[in-house]
Amino acid sequence: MMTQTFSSPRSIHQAICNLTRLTCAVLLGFSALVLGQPPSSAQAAEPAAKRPNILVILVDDMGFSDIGCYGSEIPTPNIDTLASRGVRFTQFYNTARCSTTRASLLTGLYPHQAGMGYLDGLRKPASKGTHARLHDRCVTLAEVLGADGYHTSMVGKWHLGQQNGTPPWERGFQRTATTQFGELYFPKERSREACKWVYLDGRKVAADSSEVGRGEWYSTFMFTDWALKFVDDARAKEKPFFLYFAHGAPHFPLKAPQEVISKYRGRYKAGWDVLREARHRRQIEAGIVDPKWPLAPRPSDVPAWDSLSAEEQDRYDAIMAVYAAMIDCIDQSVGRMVAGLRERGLLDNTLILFLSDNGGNAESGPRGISEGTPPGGPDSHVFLGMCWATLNNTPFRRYKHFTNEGGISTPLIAHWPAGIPVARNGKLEHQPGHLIDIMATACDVSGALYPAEFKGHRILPMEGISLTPAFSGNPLHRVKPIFWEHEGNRAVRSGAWKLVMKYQEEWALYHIPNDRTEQRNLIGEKPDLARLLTRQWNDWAASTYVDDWEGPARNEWGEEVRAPAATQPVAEKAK
Ligand SMILES: [Ca+2]
Repeated sequence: MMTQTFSSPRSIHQAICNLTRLTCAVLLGFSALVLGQPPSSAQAAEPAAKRPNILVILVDDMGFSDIGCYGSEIPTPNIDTLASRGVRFTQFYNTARCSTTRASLLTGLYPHQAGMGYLDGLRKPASKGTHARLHDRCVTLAEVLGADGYHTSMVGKWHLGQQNGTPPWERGFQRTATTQFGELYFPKERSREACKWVYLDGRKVAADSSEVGRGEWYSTFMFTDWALKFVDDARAKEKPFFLYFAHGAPHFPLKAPQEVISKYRGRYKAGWDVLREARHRRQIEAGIVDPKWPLAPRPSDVPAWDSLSAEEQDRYDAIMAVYAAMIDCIDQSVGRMVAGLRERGLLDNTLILFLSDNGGNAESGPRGISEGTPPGGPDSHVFLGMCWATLNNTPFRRYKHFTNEGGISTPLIAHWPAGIPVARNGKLEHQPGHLIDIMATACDVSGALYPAEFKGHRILPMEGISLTPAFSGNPLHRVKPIFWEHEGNRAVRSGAWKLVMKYQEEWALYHIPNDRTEQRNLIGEKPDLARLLTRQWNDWAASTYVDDWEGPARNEWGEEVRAPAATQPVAEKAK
């Protein structure tokens, strides 16, 4: 386990960064530093503008290939511009699910360590790591950066145990405009009770109140307004900011403004087979995907597009048009954030990270769901389904929930003109990374110290490493494998190798540089390596509060396989 001793590579790297910062400050004439004030005072004396702002943009249930700069046909010019002026990571990983990813991203720990071994609707008595709330043994990015003088704010979906005592405004966020668990798109949602409210600095306000937004707003844009307000709040206080923008989109139920949906209606009659091959081709041309990796075959549950009737094709086209519109709106939001930061003179020294919380979502099965009219309107109930989710995750196997590459792979774009060399603009970074690295990166670039204790509680050492060497094209200092556990689905990635298991199935071993689409299981050829990785996974699970999963199992598209009722845990409906 990584510790905050001087022997860890990350600590050495942070120490070097702190030293560099100190040297720069001295050269700029901060005589107080020369007189030997401790580093914390020195950092406080440094002009706030010297420390970068940090904007994390997290989208929900978006697949690896759904934005233009990762191969999509959906136009995302604003996100693509971030990529062309920043660095794209091609092997960045999340945890395959909503709450677990949010816990890991915000704490620098694995989900069970942070208390969020499952969604925030499942609390297991006597559990090690499934507490349905953020545990006292972790700190959030907002707590760490706030203690270092940052303005901290959040907009969008929380999903980290608000109902169990850990809302964002009690975990370090100074300003908040949030929902308990997303699924809010229009002012008058008619679905679940919790989707009818927005929390403004912790105050519960009806979503259709004029305090939240005017008129028939769409939440992607409404939260963009709030995000820019919080940027202005940080400016007024003359502080650098940490802003966590957690989009609810494109999570089900799929909804978007009709005028945006209409742009895409009819475009998807090309079908998933043709579009998937086109995405794959663009990914190879861009260098994101190695031509050695075969495109994962279309699953047997997904029909060939050409086998469908015209009526069926029209229905599927309407579903995908809503999803594409949601991505389009996210891109518009990114454009507004970038323009807003540029107008305020803040763009150059803001580290923007853009990523998704899990792979494309196949829940609801091959047919998806399309109920209510118009599809994507406030009264509709639309799920993308397995066929289009297979397109989302091009070229990989499987979906949200699972630890195959389709479930855990996300784009990660890092944009920071003041911190990423111009020579790296538009470049791809192939070194693996994981959500656990974002805390270490934030500490590295800000100089904030990750605490050993917080509010009287001992804090687990962070698990990740800083990604800043990769921003400049240098090797990452990772000394441990990367691990996963979700619903009994397991994986470990160690260098070139990945050992992976679907719950209740057998381990499989893949050589990722040759076969990232996980088509050739080498476990029979490498039994010793498989044993080593299995032992490492077991040791990791035992030391990071991983609970044994007791079911239910999920079918190929991620829906629960119903067992006899007595053996089922009381889990919240899948989100
Ligand atoms: Ca999600």
